[in-house]
Amino acid sequence: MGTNSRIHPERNDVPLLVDPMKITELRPFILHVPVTGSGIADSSHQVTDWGAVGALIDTDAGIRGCGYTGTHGHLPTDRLICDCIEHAYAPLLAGEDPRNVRALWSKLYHCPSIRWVGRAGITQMALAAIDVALWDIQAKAAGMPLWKLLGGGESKRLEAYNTDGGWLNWSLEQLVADAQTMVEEGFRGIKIKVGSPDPNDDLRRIAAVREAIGPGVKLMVDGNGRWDLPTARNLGRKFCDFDIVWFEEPMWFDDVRGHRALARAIETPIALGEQLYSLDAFASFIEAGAVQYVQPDVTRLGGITPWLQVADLALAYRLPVVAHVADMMQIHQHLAFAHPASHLMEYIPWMRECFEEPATVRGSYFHLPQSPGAGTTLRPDALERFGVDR
Ligand code: 0YR
Ligand code: MG
Repeated sequence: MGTNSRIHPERNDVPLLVDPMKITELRPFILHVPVTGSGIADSSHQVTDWGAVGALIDTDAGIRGCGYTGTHGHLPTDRLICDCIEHAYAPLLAGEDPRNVRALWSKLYHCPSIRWVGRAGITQMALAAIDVALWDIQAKAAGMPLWKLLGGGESKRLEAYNTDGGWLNWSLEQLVADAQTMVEEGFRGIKIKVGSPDPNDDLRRIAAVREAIGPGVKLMVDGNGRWDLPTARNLGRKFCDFDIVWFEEPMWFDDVRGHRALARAIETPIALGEQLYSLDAFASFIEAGAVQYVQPDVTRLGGITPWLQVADLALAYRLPVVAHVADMMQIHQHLAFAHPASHLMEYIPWMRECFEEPATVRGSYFHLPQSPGAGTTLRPDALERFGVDR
């Protein structure tokens, strides 16, 4: 045991090999940050402000962690997430060592009275915020950016594709102009929304964008869960004409059988995952052959801890992992830089002004973050500028 003879305070048979660290305080917060233009729409959602509902966790070592989940800036439900963080989870963290992050994830997730009302939705999004803050502390305590703590390397290239120009409420002219601008800026991949009331409008929009960007740029389409199987099948069969890389969320988010049937009926690969809350849900889709591009999101899945499990599962099936970025790229860039199944990631820049080191794309590739932590450290004025009363 070397020179270290100190003993864990609660277990007299466990020696302390590392200096202890304790959580001393947890403070929830809500940020609402304006999105592009006067608001964006996909086939299922309209958003004017992106919400980040999270927690600042302080320790007796003077390290502060920050984590958050992503919302549509809907204050009543943001407040519920906040309450869950503050009143359900925070008491379970008091005095704990934040670096025991996987053990703490299990403690919080498996707390029977929370699990009874949870496993998805608000409790899972609140858990995500806490888990991310704990990983942030872990990486700051190690003095490393999270990607490095996770064992990533400096030479990895992480490509960006841009979603923030393909909204369903953009006119055809705006859509085409934005697609051209994004390509001029250096992006080699863009995604546009589909799910218009008349699917023929979607085909016209896809054709116009493909024409504008030329054959060399990746083009993805995202239905945000709008269609039924017959509609998705009819439309999906035509995507081959436009060299569509993937068809994202064509149908109801939880419909494994529908997506399996679609995957067998069309050539364009299926992407999904941004609405799934659990490792088990991903396992069901993957095992069924109902997904080809796996899109886990820390902010819905319950944090970094389960995200890594999903990414490992996808790797075992040799499926690419393309993180959905409701964290606005800050956390996911670290995970994508570190994980061997991940080479491409979504770009949505709405919250860049909130962070000390905002995720940055140069040409078509993400810049490797340098600061210790999970990329979540807020600028000193972020709460003042974007904070909302809880
Ligand atoms: C509204 N990305 C998405 C908008 C986006 C949504 O939530 O941000 O379209 O999350 O589907 O792939
Ligand atoms: Mg999507």
